[in-house]
Amino acid sequence: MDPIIQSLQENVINGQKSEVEALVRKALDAKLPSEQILNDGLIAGMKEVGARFEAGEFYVPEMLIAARSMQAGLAILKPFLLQGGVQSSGKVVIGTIKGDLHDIGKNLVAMMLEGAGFEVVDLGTDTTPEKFVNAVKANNAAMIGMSALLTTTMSNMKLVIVALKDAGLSDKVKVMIGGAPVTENFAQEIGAHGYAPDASRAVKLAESLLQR
Ligand code: B1M
Repeated sequence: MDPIIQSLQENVINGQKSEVEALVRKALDAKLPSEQILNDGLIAGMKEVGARFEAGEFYVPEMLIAARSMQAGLAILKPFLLQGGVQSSGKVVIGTIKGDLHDIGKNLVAMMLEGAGFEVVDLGTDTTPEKFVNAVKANNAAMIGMSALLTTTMSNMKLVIVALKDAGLSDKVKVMIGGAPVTENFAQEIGAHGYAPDASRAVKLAESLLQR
């Protein structure tokens, strides 16, 4: 593995924010592809953080500082991940589901959608079904994107789909879901139109669901 990427991974794991920022800049200067910096550096580092949390080696504070360092790295990488200059492909309302405060993956999906030309309305985290429905109405959105990282609250996605139906919006709005515990089967089970395992496939899915 490239030594810059290796070091980036280690510094995300240890939550070294300024080192992560410096290493992302260094990787960009070395002309490493932005996708490699993202996937093999930042995301791989966060995966290891999750594994250590699960193993009882890391606690919430370590996860939090790792997340902050990842967000800082992402902010530098953002302009390089975006293609820019593309026409609007449609409006997407995106948010993390009610009860869930994780936002790194959701932010990444939002960023990549913007890069592909979608107009994104980001509702943040802990988003209630009412908030999703109101935002769809207010923005005349063509799609909802929901993110869930917790098995305990992922079922709240279904409540949003029910709320859309109750508001008479089911035929007008496509629903895309994702997040670590979410699967294709779960998407089918709750009546979502599609599931994407990562941010780049979320863009492809959005394009195909909205036929852009
Ligand atoms: Co939390 N956390 N966390 N956490 N956290 C997980 C999710 C966990 C799996 C860790 C573990 O046990 N291994 C576990 C959940 C277990 C479960 O539900 N079965 C967990 C837990 C338990 C908790 C708390 C309950 C801990 C506690 O308080 N005791 C608590 C919950 C708080 C709450 O939400 N109510 C909590 C808190 C936190 C922090 C605040 C400390 C922090 C979040 C900071 C933030 O987001 N601003 C945090 C972190 C950082 C994690 C891990 C380590 C990393 C998540 C992440 O950012 N990954 C995570 C472990 C893991 O996921 N392996 C963990 C990087 C990100 C790029 O990936 O979000 O998967 P991801 O997004 C991907 C894809 O999933 C997909 O594309 C993205 C890019 O490729 N995707 C979509 C995501 N959304 C999509 C939407 C789409 C399409 C694709 O369409 C719309």
